[in-house]
Amino acid sequence: MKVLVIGGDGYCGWATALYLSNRGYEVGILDSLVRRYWDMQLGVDTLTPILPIQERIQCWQALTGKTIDLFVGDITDYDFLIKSLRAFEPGAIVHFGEQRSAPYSMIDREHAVLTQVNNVVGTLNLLYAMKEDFPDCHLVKLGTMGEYGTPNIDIEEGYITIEHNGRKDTLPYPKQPGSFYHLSKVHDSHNIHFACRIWGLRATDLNQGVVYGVLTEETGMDERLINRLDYDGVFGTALNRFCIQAAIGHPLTVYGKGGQTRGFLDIRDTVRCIEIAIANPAEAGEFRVFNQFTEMFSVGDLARKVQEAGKSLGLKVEIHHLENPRVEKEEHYFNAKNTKLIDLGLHPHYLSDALLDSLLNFAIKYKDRVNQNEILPKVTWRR
Ligand code: NAD
Ligand code: USQ
Repeated sequence: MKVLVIGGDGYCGWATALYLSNRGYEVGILDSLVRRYWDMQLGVDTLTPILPIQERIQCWQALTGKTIDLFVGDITDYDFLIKSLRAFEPGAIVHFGEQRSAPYSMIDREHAVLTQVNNVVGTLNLLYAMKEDFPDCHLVKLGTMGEYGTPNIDIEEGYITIEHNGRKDTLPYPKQPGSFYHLSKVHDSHNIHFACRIWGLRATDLNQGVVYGVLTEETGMDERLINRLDYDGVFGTALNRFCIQAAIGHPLTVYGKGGQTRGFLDIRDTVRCIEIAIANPAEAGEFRVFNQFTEMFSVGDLARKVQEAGKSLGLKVEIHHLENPRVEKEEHYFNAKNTKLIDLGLHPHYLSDALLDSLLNFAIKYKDRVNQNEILPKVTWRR
């Protein structure tokens, strides 16, 4: 089957494109490379040195004999998008191609607008292109667990059955996201759901938790295939940041009390979940939602786990509680369901297996590339 990976030059997208290619899917990558540009504008860089996308793909082809088609352009440009889809003719589209940092979206008005225009217009263009020319194509869209926020009841997978004044219905689960970025995902979900209802498109929304780790079978085959690993205060995510902080002897930056609890998963499970979704497509007209994470941790728990793992490598790791730059609950109930992907065959990797091999050892190997000035958070929600 032909699978187009939108955002295939990014962290989740690159690992997924190679994983699918290795398993016999015909893969195309579509990416505007804008993420590399945003890094340059912010003056930040991935911990791991990544090659230009063309060289990454050439290396993959030379090593495996498998080709990957490349389309460089922006999905908010409808002409470019429709031409690329017609040239590639995908059976499934995996859509990672969005601005994905909550702090980036909270810098100021311009960054909030950029995030929502980029994400909502890109996805809307894709829905129209599918309706026009590829109505049977399966859209696998990356959403986020952050769409739900932190309600004081269990989080279901996309829908909740409610009884009200003696009547009963199954409705989209209420959303209370915590940033203009997370809100853009809610807006996408509504648009995709609507397009499935009115045009009969088929879509799976993967509400993914925070991804950690850098190693997958394919990206580990050769140094030139290495994946990006962000550690800065804008694009770096909690656990990846903590491991890199531990490697350079910087105290771990727990925001506030540290009771903020989220769903997490290994990048090796991200790529497998995408394959599972593609292999078990949604029905025509169906908007299916899977919660894509394997374990739940508070950020305080994570910091303590990194401290312990650091000890075994001789690292002395301190934990600091910084004033929280975000507006979020620091102690709360969090219990989210995640059985649908497991029922379809996901065998999770657990954090205890990944901390050293897929994180701390990489962090130590590349620690000389760390820019210490980019570790502390600079963006605040309150301004
Ligand atoms: P990333 O920034 O590493 O990659 C995103 C890629 O999309 C980049 O290469 C970028 O150039 C491209 N892109 C962005 N806007 C585009 C546009 N308009 N047209 C074409 N290409 C565009 O991000 P990531 O960490 O790989 O995240 C991928 C997706 O997964 C995002 O939608 C994100 O919201 C979601 N997600 C990520 C995580 C995580 O922990 N990284 C967790 C949950 C969900
Ligand atoms: N946090 C710290 N210290 C840090 C960094 C973060 O305590 O140094 C805390 C944050 O305050 C927050 C939690 O850790 O409570 C998660 O923050 P994060 O930056 O790791 O993740 P988040 O902003 O939620 O965004 C990331 C991805 C995003 C994805 C989301 C999944 O960047 O694309 O949608 O994870 S989820 O968190 O489930 O919504």
